[in-house]
Amino acid sequence: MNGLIRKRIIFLILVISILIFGFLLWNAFISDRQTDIQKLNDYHGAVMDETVDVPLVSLVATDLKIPWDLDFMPDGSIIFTEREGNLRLVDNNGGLLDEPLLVVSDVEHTGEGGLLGVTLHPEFDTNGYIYLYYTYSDSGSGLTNRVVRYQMLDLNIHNMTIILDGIPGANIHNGGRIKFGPDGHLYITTGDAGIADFAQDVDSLAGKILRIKEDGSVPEDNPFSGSPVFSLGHRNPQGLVWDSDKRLWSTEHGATGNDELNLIEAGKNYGWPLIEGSETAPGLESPVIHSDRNTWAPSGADYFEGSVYFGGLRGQSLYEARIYQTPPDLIIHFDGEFGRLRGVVSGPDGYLYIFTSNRDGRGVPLSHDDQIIRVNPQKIHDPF
Ligand SMILES: [Ca+2]
Repeated sequence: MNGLIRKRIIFLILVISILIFGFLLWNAFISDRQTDIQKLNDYHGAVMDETVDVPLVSLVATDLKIPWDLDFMPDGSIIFTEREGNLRLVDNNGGLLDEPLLVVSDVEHTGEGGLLGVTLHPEFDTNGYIYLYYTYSDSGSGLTNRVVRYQMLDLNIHNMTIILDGIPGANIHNGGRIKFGPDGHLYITTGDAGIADFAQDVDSLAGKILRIKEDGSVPEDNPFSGSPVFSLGHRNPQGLVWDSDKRLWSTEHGATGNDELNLIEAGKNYGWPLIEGSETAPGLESPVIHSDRNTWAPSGADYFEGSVYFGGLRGQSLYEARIYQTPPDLIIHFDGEFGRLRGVVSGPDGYLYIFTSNRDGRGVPLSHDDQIIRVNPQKIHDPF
């Protein structure tokens, strides 16, 4: 009898051990790219704690749907767009709010279009102005893009004002990045809306970088009198950034490869569709660097310590162009690690914030995509 019980106990211990061992083994092998990142449960928004050893990457928000652009509120909260029409907030102490701050009801989320750029007015603190760029369906001209301004009071958003309307839209090439420049004016990237000749037509708002005043009127010193056009000959620019010398850079999607990083100057023509990549022609500007036969599919860009960083969609990388070198070096970070990257924003806390676009129909979303990820730039060049 004792012998039988002992055998049963040994058998039971054996079974339990096998189960535990199996579970541990299963856990070790089942790991996706999420598990390498320490979840940032206590995101306190734009406050760098020097006493903590901050990992290379930390999750800020997960389970998002196609975040397209983000900006920082004065208190360190992150305000961001989701392409289908949501304006959402990562609160500086409570994390991601479940409900959007605003659902832009007439957003037409079609192809590459939808709710795209967001930026706060430089004096948001006093006026509460938030600018958005989005695609909608105009009863006369079909898919169209426009820039609107809302006013935010506490977490309530109201008082919609149209700032610039009638930017040609399409299933593809809607541009969509908006940022205030060091001169206090609003810069806007627009795509060619699939019609390449628009980019060379100075009377069309398509295929351009535009520059307007905060209220939508045209600055007196714009290169084409009375026109918001600042530069022309663009195919589908989606990144805007000023370096420490206040020079304007823009990323742009090429047709087949030939993705570009351009140094933008007033009134200049960046060549699409007349020249691409390394081609040159009188009166046309060639890019500072281009991807040649590779594809970056570059989108949102920002500047940090001598480099222009930009997210790559098809390239699935964070690219770093060291613009003060001649020619600029291009360094590739996180190659394939997070999937498609829509952009990067240099936060007021000294970190870089990147965001994925794996649910846009062209990626392979994993659980918890899409994400906003905080990158510690002090560790980005470490060998690991
Ligand atoms: Ca070009």
